[in-house]
Amino acid sequence: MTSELTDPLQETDPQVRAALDDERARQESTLGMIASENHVSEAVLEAQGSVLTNKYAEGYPGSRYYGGCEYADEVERLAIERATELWGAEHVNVQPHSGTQANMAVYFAALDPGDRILSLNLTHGGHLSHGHHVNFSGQLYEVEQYDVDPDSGYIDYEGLRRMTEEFEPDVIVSGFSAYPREVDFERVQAAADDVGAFHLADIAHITGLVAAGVHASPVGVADFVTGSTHKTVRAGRGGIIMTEEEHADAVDTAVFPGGQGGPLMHNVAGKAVGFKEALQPAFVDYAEQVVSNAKTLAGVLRERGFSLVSGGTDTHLVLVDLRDSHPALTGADAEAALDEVGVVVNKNTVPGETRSPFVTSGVRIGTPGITTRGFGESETERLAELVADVLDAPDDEATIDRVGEEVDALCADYPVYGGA
Ligand code: DSN
Repeated sequence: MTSELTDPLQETDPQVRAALDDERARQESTLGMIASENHVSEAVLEAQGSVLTNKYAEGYPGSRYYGGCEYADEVERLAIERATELWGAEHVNVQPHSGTQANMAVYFAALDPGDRILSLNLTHGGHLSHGHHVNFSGQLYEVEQYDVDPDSGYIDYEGLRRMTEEFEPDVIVSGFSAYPREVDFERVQAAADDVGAFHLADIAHITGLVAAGVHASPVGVADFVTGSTHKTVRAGRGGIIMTEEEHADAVDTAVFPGGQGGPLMHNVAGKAVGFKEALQPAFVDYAEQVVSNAKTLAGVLRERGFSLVSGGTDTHLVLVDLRDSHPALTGADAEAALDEVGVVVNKNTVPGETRSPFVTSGVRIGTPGITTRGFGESETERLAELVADVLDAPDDEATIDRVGEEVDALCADYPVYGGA
């Protein structure tokens, strides 16, 4: 064995060690409120940083193209069993490298190039992999998009149904990356049934809320359910597909060999560990708190005069539309001002957006990360007031300094891992 194999990172590559230490310190010393992010447990980190990163395991448990897969099999079987229990699906594939790869596999399983996808407009809360022209999904397939109702901010289910009848899609995609309200999967399914289309429910953002029963589940309703595993469900990084037995072979073949090579087995291990955590009763309390904190955040922002898309939230995120209350403040400005005080969010397009995606008129703010840190309603209420203070006076140094100090104190009182 060469010494390079066992020497600590600090000795072999101090530059990367320093960047990792700095990132850990950044996560400890700021409040991560990007709605798609969370903090996984040290146990999940340990599994992801394990020797399974060395292993190739093309194929599925019990049927691999390489030798030495007995422990890879064990880990993947555990991930599948736990996911099956968590979401109640008939068939689960835990190999997609990401939520987008999961969507790709479903398209490959259900569609031919040139087939039709009906999905929510990206600027109304959809996702690139739902048919945007810069993504493979918009290049391989014919795409039409439905909108949220411009007045209510809720999905326009009637419009969706009308478009379904006119466009006759092969698949309707429900599930979004910036939609704050509960999705009525049954209604989307009814539209799909009208024209014999498949229904793909992409629950990337709400996997944890669905697992905990605080958001309606599309499992058993939609033909295909995809998700990310590192967002609200707080497991190892990657994607997941759930489907009925009749689509199991098509989905598995579409993942491997259709769209991917060797699964990232260290990430599959992280998924298995996180799914076990999510099966514990405490996870339901966590998911309920995520939603309750998001509602608290929404309530304070509303009282402070901000417009929220749909007026509030049923989930883990709020989408602030700055155009009414702060017309001169762009989403990019808001993101930068909040970054200065240690609150990390992302600028986001809003329905009817006229600015570029690099500028935007909105900010998306999520509560999964702060809830993992232990924030309840009172801490979230205080934080929401601080966010409003900054957005009201983004150029006022005294405000920035004061809020920055309060955010520092909140971070110290609610560490992520501690000891950074
Ligand atoms: N990047 C994720 C999000 O922020 O919603 C989705 O891919």
